[in-house]
Amino acid sequence: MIRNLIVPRVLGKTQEELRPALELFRALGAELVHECDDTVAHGYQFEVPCGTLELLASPTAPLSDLAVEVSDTDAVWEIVRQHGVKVLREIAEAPGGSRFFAVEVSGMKITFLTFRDKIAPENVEGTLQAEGKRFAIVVARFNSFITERLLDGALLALRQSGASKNDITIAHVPGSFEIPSAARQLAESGKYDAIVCVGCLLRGGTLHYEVIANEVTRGVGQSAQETGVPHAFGVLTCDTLEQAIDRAGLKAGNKGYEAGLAAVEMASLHNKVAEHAAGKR
Ligand code: DLZ
Repeated sequence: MIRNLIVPRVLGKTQEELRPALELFRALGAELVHECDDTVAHGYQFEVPCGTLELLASPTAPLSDLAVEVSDTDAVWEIVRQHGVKVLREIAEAPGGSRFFAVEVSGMKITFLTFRDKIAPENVEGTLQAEGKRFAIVVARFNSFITERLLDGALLALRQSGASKNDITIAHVPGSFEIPSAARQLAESGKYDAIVCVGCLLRGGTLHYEVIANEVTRGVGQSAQETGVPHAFGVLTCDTLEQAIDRAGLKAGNKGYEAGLAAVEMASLHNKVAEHAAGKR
């Protein structure tokens, strides 16, 4: 519930007296996140990696010894009332944009407050909603006993997330080595919101296993980065067939299903980041 501890310090009676300190902190790279101006003080809050320094200009001494920024002043107000703590200022909106109240406990004057307009980091997150989005799955035939189960998993994830059958294309390639080129062609067509790559490389059966595994991983990653279309990686790289069976639906879940969900989330995130970036312009 507590977001931040703020210890206000009055450095002068006027803003003019505050200016040298403001300029110094700005020059040091502290970010001005909030400016408040109420009847008794004018405050500037600078955010630093661990803590907030508030510089105040005020003709009077600060009301409190400690300011505690909380996520919900009203909820804290209820807790304080239940504890029978002495109230110095009833809960109210301050002209400077905060909702606050002040109490005295053990001789310490504390102000609890929430800022309405404080700068907060912005979060952009994808959802698992696939309605209206188009997907391509590239699946290797080699080790089809495994890859068919991975394909089923990927299809299930897409369908459960709301993708229509008509919006899913499945491209079959001979082996995992061929996945990147097919994925790239599909991505470059501009018809798909995300590509799911499905294959199974077994160390036991492939002498040049490391080489192929590295190449497939690099190729899929490169296709994603250069086309800008999200690619999910559902290519198993296992030492034994038993491990592969586990990862294709038994003990260790189904990696095709996981890749399907990753594709849905990344397709959604891709759109959201684009909208977010457009809004920033
Ligand atoms: C040739 C080969 C071998 C030995 N092992 C695998 C494997 O474990 N998993 C897989 O997906 N593909 C394998 N391949 C086929 C290659 O990926 C590729 O299809 C062929 O080398 C033809 O280019």
